[in-house]
Amino acid sequence: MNNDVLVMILAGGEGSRLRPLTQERAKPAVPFGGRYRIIDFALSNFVNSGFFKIKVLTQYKSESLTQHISRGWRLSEMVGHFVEIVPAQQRTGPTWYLGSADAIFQNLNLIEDEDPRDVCVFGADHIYKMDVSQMLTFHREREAALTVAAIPVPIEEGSNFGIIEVDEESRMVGFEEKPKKPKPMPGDPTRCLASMGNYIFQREALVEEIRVDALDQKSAHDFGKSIITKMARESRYSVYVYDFTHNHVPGQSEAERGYWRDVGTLWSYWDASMELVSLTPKFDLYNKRWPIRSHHNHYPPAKFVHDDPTNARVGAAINSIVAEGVIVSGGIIRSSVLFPRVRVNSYSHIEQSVLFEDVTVGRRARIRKAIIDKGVNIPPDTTIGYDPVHDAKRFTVSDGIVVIPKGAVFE
Ligand code: ADQ
Repeated sequence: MNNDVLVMILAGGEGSRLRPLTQERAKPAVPFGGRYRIIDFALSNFVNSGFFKIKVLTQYKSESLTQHISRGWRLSEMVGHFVEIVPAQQRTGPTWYLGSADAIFQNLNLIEDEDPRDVCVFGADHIYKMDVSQMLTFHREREAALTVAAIPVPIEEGSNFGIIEVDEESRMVGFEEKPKKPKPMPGDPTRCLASMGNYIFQREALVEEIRVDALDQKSAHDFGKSIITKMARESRYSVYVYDFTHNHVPGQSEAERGYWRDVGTLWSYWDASMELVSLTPKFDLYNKRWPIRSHHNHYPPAKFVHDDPTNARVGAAINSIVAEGVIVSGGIIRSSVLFPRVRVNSYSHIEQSVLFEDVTVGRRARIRKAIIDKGVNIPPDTTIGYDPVHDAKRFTVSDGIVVIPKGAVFE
């Protein structure tokens, strides 16, 4: 157990590239994988790694996130364990958070109150498994002021990340936030080393740097652009890079090692969902030794029915994930993810799609490569995903994925 560590999860991101899914909810609250929210993956990593003092910093459209965490993530207060939501509350002045570093500055009192030895500042936006205690051991063995988790990414994606240069002893010797021309890894021109946006700080170093940053009027008050860039440059700090590909969680397959997915665009969200329903997904939701935890509803089991004695019309799901409370009545689902209480009616066909909670699909509807937000009612005979021009007139279409937003009305 890591009682002398405070975890601060940055969950205020807007997720603008996921719109319209983030129209009414923060990116960490976007549903993923049939019964989870994106933030559940980061939170499960901490709880499974034995970190039980967790603050979740929210800002943008946080109602749904707050509800999810307060219902699903109650740890035992009696022994000092908590997952607590910290809403943006203009504690230090009239402004909301100016950036991710300002989110910590405005809540420095929480660090003082908890009096930790180290502080984990992690993002809430990715799908991955990580035993954080292995990173903490690495950090403490080196007496690092800051340790940044890193993963190799294809060079063409490098400008989306903080790009790190590292020496043979794993010291950070260079850092550039979202460079136009990312520097490749030595000996490998096809890849560069990306920051995962997950940091462990010695408490004193964090507090000092956050305070200095808050006074700097030119600063973007952002971890990547400001804090990490500055600490990497200053020789008084020992800044280390933790190689995520060395991390291993119990029960994990070799194929899953190093799996880390940003689901920040509609296409990458859809693609990661399709990976889950593939025959042998890299990311294993079924590993009992590393459960992905979440809020549970008391819904009945999923049900598949049809009333055609000739079996010409069946109610079935193939290569799919189907959550509790779903009823598939005489429709066919292929390679799709169905969240709780989806209702699929006769003669409908759904493939390569993600249907959020409480979606209803009317008779004879045909749906392909779509993401359908919560509560949408698809009328009988609707066709989605077969005519890009028509789809684009009504809905968001991005890289061939059609997104039907909450409250969509069909004519
Ligand atoms: P980005 O993901 O672009 O890059 P950012 O938008 O700041 O950085 O998001 C980081 C985390 O902070 C996310 O979990 C987000 O939800 C949260 N966040 C953003 N603004 C916030 C605010 N005002 N209040 C609270 N939380 C907030 C970062 C690093 C890069 C790194 C990538 C990895 O800056 O160096 O490569 O993450 O994805």
